Order: sequence, then structure tokens, then C-alpha cells
Amino acid sequence: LVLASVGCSSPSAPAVAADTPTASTRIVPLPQSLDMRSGELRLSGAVRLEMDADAPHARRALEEALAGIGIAIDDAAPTDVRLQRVDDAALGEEGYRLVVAERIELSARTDIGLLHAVQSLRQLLPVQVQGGVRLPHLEIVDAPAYPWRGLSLDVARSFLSVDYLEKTIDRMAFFKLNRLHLHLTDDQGWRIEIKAYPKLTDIGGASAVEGGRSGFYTQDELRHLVAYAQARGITIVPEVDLPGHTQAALASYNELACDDVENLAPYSGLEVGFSVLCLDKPDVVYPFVRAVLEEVLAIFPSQEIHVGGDEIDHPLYADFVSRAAAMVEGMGRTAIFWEEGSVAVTGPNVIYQFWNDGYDISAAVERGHPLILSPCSYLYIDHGNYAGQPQTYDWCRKEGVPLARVYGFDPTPFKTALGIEAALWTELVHTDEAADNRLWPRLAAAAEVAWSPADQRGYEGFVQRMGALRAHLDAMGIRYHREQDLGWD
Ligand code: TNX
Repeated sequence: LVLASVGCSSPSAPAVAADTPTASTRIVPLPQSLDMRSGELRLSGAVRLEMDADAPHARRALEEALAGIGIAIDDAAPTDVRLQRVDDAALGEEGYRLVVAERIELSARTDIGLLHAVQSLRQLLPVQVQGGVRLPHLEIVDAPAYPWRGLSLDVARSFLSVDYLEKTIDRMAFFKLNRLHLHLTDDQGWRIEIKAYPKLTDIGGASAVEGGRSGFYTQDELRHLVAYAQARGITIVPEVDLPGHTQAALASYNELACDDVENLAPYSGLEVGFSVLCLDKPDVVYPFVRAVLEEVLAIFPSQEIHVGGDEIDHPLYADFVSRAAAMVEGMGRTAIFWEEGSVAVTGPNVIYQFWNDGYDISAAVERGHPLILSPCSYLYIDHGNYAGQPQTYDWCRKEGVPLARVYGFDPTPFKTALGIEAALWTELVHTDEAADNRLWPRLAAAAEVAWSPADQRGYEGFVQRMGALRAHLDAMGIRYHREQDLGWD
């Protein structure tokens, strides 16, 4: 590949694509600093790669990205793309620098930082290089505002295939998201193989919400997904939702229920808040919880493990949360619970996930508990892209949760926030196409909310940059919502 700065190009240089991508109108999430320089770099043919061996994930990502748009890699090419790890403390764990000048230079302290640099480069490049491309000279220095930038995906109500999760991981990585929270169990299905309790998936894996898909992941499949995600800078955070939302478990092992529970059949309805492990039988329940958590932790290296704890009214609820949190801590990890769990006494590291806009989480904040923010009126993207969209909920917000609404969320008042998670519940989402429609482009807005400081970003700029990335979404095969604000109808 020939990289030449504009002054050096000869009259015989191949024609280059007319549309010079303007960096400032392309990158989502908005970089912390972007300095446009005069001059431009012409790419055509092939590039030479100089890559730090100590960044295997970024190397693979860069090679794939170039191959994917038709740029060949050739050691004889005169100019290069350089990918290097540098010892620059200011960049932090995930920060990076991207310079386009005579050559393209990506630098970061970590492999993950370099992965993010590769994603920014991908967004600057067109989706297909035919004849050549011009990149403006520029320097980006970038790092995230929040360390936790996630998607919570409900695979329990309706199952999603390994293949679809891989695609979603690739797309999340494109927007520098770094946490995929899998809601693996609920009333309507149990989706994770537990070898000590095989009926959980034999029975609990066979049900789903009405109209939805059933199924489960084997432990091998989950290990594969963990590695796949890790190579793309994403940690998979597993959730086993306890002690409520457990009808699939109760239907599989009736002894987990109290004797007077009448209906232990698999459940495919839409209700919430009716099932619970029999907390009055600690000798049955806690060995079960321990055995499940031990297998979960053996699959998922994530430091944080989600134990659910939502929508349950039981006199022993707070006791359950305290015991489960201590159990997770005893296993060397950190428990996450939905906000309701904050009524319990736990160690200060326990993380709460805020989801009801009206819930008063301030006491937990005062006690110093870290938060993951998923306020439903901004980040529940099972709600409509627009008011009244078919197959969407509106219990949290009648107007739905349009793109601009997601973008409008400001995490800064929450002093102990680790970051945010958009949540896709799947009671009404039963196909990959529907999932794509709910996720995109709203998840890109969530990514910018988490990455870019609130006082630096703005919806108008986001709309311009995001609008310009449509071809990239198409190239990734995303069946996104044709968002009017982006001119995509
Ligand atoms: C509330 S959010 C739930 C889920 C539902 C969702 C539907 C939370 C912790 N619980 O069980 O799927 O609303 O929007």
C-alpha cells in the first residue's frame, strides 16, 4: 500500500475516493481531544504493518479491519501503520493516541487501549477502499469517562444464539463498549449449563416466554464466548437472578420451592415478581446457590458477578442478599445486585444497579457503594425507539426511549457511578432482527454517554457523526432502526 502525504503525490498517483472522511464528523463515541492538522494522507494499494508483539488482540483487530475493507498488507509498501505499546501513564488503562501524518500511528499503554485506537481508525476509513482513500492529518488523544460501559442482554425470556452474541460483541467493540452483562436466568428460562444440577437446563432450558426462543449455553460455549469477548476488549458479566425470578429453577428442582407453592410448571407468561427460592429452607437453598455460583465463577473470570435480587418481597430477602454477597466475596469476587439489594447490610464493595428512575439510591451512595446506572426511562431499550412502536414496553415511559432520550442521560450527578448499562429485556423481542432494531443505533448513544464527558458532547454533533457511520453499520450487517433523527427513514 502506498501512503504518501499530499505534497509528495505524483500526477500518476491513482485516483482517490472523492469523499474525504472528516474525522470530526465520524467518530462515535466522541474522542476526548481531536486535533485536525493541515494536509492529508493518501492510502492506496497496501500498507506495511509494524506491530508490537505485546498487543495480540489489537494486532488481530487491525489486520481484520484492513483486510475487511480491501487494504492489503505488504512488507514492501513504502509507508506504514504502526501499532505500539507506550509507557504513558496519562493514557490510563483504556486510553490511546491515534496520529495520522506521514504514517498512521496507534499507541496505548495496553492491548485494550490499542483495540480502541483500531476502532477509531476503522471509523475514519470507508467501508470499502477502491482506488484509494484520503485521510486528513490529525491527532486524537482519547480515554473513557467511565470504566463501565455496558449492555445488559436478557437471554432468559427469549434465547439468543452464540452466533448472535458474537456479532453483538463485535458491534459493541466498534463503539468501545466493554461490558456485556448476560441475564442468564429468569422465570421463563435457565440458560446456563450447571453440571451439578442438570435439570436446570434439561427442563429450565426448554421453556421461553410465549413466542420466544428456548435453549441454553453449554459451559464450553460460554468459555468460548468469554474468550471471544476478551479478545475484543469486552468482559462478560454473568447474572444468575436470585432469589426471585426463579420459576425455571423451581420447575426443574421442586425442592427449591416452599411446599405450599402450587404451580411449579414451566412459565411462559409476562408477569414478574411471583417466584422465589424457599428462603425458609436454608439447608436446601444455600448449597444450591453455592454450587451454582462455583460453576459460574469457574466459567467467567469477571471480577464482578451479578446475583440479581430484583422484584421480590420476602421477609428473608435482605438476609439472602447479605449471605449471597458474602459468599461471592468469599470466592474472591464482587457481587452486583439490582438496586433493591441496597436494603441489605453488605460489604462496601458490593455494586448496585440502579434501574427505577424513582428509586432513592442515595443511602447506598452515601455508604460508598459503586453504582451501575440503568435508569429505565433513559436506558431500557426494550422500550420503543418511538412512542407506540409495536412489540415494545412502555411501563417506564409512555413516549418510549428514543435515541435523543438515551443520549440525554447525564450520569454525573451519581457520585459513585462506575458507568452505565443499556438494558434489552426480551419479553417482546423474539428474533435477531428485533434485537438489532432495539439495540441500534441507541446503543451507540449509550456508548457516547459512557465514554465522553457530558459537558463535551452534544446531540447535534452526535447526530452528524452517527449519521455518517450508517455505511459502517450496514457493512456489519446490523438491521438497525431507521432512525428519523439520523435521516435514516
Ligand atoms: C423490569 S429491571 C425487570 C425485568 C423486566 C423489565 C421489562 C429489572 C431488574 N426487572 O424483569 O424484564 O422490567 O422492562
